[in-house]
Parts: sequence; structure tokens; C-alpha cells
Amino acid sequence: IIWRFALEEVEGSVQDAYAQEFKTRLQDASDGQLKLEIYPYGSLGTSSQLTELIQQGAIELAFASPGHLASVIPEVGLFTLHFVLSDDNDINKEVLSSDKVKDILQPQYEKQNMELLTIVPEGWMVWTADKPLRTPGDFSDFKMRTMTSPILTQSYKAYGANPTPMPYSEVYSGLQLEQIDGQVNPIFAIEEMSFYEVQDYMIMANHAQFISTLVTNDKWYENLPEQQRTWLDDTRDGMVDYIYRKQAEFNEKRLQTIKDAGGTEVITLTNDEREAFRQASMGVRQTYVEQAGETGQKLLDTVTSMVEELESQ
Ligand code: 6CS
Repeated sequence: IIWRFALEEVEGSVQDAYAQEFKTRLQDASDGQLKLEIYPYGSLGTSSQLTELIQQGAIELAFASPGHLASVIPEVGLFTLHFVLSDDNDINKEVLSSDKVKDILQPQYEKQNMELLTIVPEGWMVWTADKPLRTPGDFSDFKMRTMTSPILTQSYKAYGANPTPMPYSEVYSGLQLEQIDGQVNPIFAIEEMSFYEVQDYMIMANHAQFISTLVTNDKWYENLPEQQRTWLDDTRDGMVDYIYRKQAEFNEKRLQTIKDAGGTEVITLTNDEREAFRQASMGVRQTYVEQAGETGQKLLDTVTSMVEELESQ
């Protein structure tokens, strides 16, 4: 049996590391009966196209990142809001892998013919730009490339920027041709997509984690023979610690690669500077709730109260 697993990222990425490890574990668990064929970014299409392939049942597994997926499932747009998660990634791990969060989202995925298998973090989002961005004012008229879901653009509009949604594959040339002034992604992606080569600054505001979700077609998942579903579920459950460790390792190592290459100034915002962005971002939560409705409100409340509770312990 061969399952096809499509990635929104190229070989050597966090999603690729996840898929490779998943493949080995699934093969071991099933004594070689289940095999995975991994399709890195570029072989099957953009993120939105991968989601369509899952909805049609044309492939078995894929990553679907909220930055794109919120166009189809507005509720997942929560993970693109700024300053919602904790500064402490151990807390985020607990929140994101909780049944509470998954139970709210699952029916929303099912409405779109998908099954949410797990939520995967890939590291802090970092801004790259042709100038330093230290205050919301610095974003004035700044052409910021974002992923394609509309809620995401609101976060940058709130800073006064001119958000420009586009697929991942067009970002490098967009920067090179100066159609955009900057973009935002985790460090490993900035390195492997060579964005740092065409940008002068990297700005760390720790405003959000890059979150992705692993999905299948819901009918396919329901109809899986019991044994196969157990192999799949067990493999997924065993991957949580692995991917948290791996993404941290990838991001750390590649920051060093970028620093060693020279030519990129790395700026870490102070607490006061972050606070100004946090304040400016708060109104976007209302816009999110308008788009994601009651379930969105419930998800926002659940996540913020879990974070608050864990931070006070
Ligand atoms: O910026 C993007 O569009 C992409 N970034 C990452 C790190 N993964 C997938 C996503 O499509």
C-alpha cells in the first residue's frame, strides 16, 4: 500500500523532516505494509492546490498551513493572528496538541471534506525587509508579502502596511524584482528559499509561530481499515516531541548559516518595541471573529485562556 504525502515546502524543510520521519515510523509500525511517497513543494502545486487534491481524495496526506487554509476554513486563521500564543514554546506545545483545540476545529475541517490529523509548529515567524522594521510606523506603505488568506493581510494592514498575498514559489522573484519590500517566514525557510540573499534585514518580533496542519480526506480516513488507521494515528501521536525538537534545531542552525554568510543584519525587538506591535495587533481579533463567527470566538477564547493559565503556573 502506498500513500502519497504532499508538502508545501521543499526538500530539507521542517515539513520534509516530518514526512521523512513519518515514513520510517509508519513503515516500521506496519512491518513494511504501508509505504509513503513524499512529494516536495513544486511537484503537485501551491498550498491551495494541495488542499484541493485532499478534498478530492486524489492524495492521502498533505500539509495545509492556516496562512493559506484560512481562505477555506476561516477558523484556522486564529493561528495567523499576532501575539495570541505564548513566548514559551513548551506552553504552545501543550495548547496546540490539546484535544480541546482539535475538537473545536475538527468539524470545520470535516465541512470541507478534510480530517485534521495534527497541528505542527515550525518556529517563530521572522520579518525580512529592505529596511529595519522597529515600529508599526516603519510599516507605512511597506509592501509585505503574506500567505494568501485574507485574515492574514489584516494583521499587516493594522500596522499600516500594504500586504501583498502570493504563493510561496513567487516570493524570491518578487523580492528580487522589488514587487514586494519584505516577507515573513520562519528562519529555516528564509535560509532554504534564499530570501536572505535578496533582503538586508531580519527582524525578530516573536509575534507568531508558523503553524501548519496535517490533513487527510475525511471519507478516506473514515473508511480506512481499522489496522491501517491505528498505524496512522499511533505514528502521528509519536511525532509530537520529535518535530518540536527538530524545528528548533533547524531554525537555530540556519540562523547561523545566514549570519556566517554576512550581509544580513539581524535585529531582535526589545520588549517595548514588541509591545507597540502587540497593541496595534489587538483590533484584528475582532475582524477575525467577524469572519470566523461563533466557533472562531470559542477557539480564540479557548487558546488565550489556556495560554494564560499555563503561563500563570
Ligand atoms: O510562506 C509560505 O507560503 C510557506 N511558508 C512555509 C514555511 N511553509 C509553507 C507555506 O506555504
